[in-house]
Amino acid sequence: MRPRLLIAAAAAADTTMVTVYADHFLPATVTLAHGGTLQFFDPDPWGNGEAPGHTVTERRFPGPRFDSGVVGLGKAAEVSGVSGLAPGSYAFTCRIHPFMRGTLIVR
Ligand SMILES: [Cu+2]
Repeated sequence: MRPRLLIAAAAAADTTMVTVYADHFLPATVTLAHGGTLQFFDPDPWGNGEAPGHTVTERRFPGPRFDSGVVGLGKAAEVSGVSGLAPGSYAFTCRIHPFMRGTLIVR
């Protein structure tokens, strides 16, 4: 593939990133185009020095439709299950720190 085509492909793949700082999601509200993907990056040196890291997990009974799995300090992961979500608003949390709250908006 020529470089120009690679750039076009990267732009078409709609990826949004959410991070965490001091046990808060940053940004707390994440907006994503329908069919896009969400990356979770954990650069949080303030996470109480905890090795377990953080997760991005939908707050939903009986189970989340999307979940990043545990992402340790300095690591990143794609939040699986996001690209299939219908447009709407979805609350998420961290499985390790249930007080952490965020909202994912799919347009
Ligand atoms: Cu956490």
